[in-house]
Amino acid sequence: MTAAFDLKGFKYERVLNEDPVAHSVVILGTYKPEASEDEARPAIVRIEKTALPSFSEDLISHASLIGDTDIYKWMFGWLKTSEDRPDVKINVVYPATEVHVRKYSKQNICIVHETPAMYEKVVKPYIDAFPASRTQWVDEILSGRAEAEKILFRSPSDVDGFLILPDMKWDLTTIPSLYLVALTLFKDIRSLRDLNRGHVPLLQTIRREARRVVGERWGLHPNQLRLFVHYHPSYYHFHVHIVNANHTGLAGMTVGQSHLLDDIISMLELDPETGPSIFQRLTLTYGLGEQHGLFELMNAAESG
Ligand code: M7G
Repeated sequence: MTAAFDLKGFKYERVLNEDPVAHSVVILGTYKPEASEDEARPAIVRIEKTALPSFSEDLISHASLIGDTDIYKWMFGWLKTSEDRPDVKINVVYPATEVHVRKYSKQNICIVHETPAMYEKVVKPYIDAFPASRTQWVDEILSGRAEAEKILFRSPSDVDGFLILPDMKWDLTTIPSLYLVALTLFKDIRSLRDLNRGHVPLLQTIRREARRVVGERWGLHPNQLRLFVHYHPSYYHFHVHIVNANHTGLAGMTVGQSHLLDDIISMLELDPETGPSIFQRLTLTYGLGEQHGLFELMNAAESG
């Protein structure tokens, strides 16, 4: 546990979501740092079982039989504890805002069709109204105040530059679940909708450097990587997800939300030299959770 968050100061309130497939649970509670005069504030703790390591003889400490028929047996097993084999990965958001609570809550999804007109009328003002504090973490990373020692690549240009670092979803160890993120150094591309043909060189460079970094460092071939962009993202500061191609079934990888970087580049390359880009002309269809800030607005716009 980091010095900044000691789980002993966390008070359980309720479960926001649980996923038996991902072996994860998300809990809402309050947290008050020890010896602090401050009020307890909302905190979200997400606990996820780490991936099993490759089998080794000392992996299982003991097992107990549950059932047994003919040539079939099933049993419980207990892993040996080991300092370099943590049991769970814990992500904390503290202090958590109402937007975080909604994002992490279990919710029904509805499909919406976002036309360019709906983007202009509903979505753009929604994005414009986002407080800068939502992407404070991006500024911290770009300025080198946070995660500086984790940066894997920083492109030399401040004009159309980007950096690549491990995503906080990754445990930094398990290659089958490798997850990095490329963050652009500038703020003017907020989402897929802002991309145009002029961004092709930037997107190609991100693709090339992501493949190179992962190849040199972890020995993965370019065809073992899935690079994609979310629409809608949680954070409207352009970034690309760089994930092991075999790491499937992630919550953020559903059809509609994830757009392959290769497809994005290919579509932009087909765009004419002038005029609105393909992403300004498309109707984008995606699933929206009923807790999402756009949910009511988009439903009203679709039925209006
Ligand atoms: P997104 O598509 O905006 O939202 O991606 P998502 O969280 O719904 O996928 C933002 C990406 O940035 C996610 O993959 C996050 O896990 C990652 N991320 C978010 N934060 C706050 C941090 C952070 O502080 N550090 C790092 N390294 N990654 C982060």
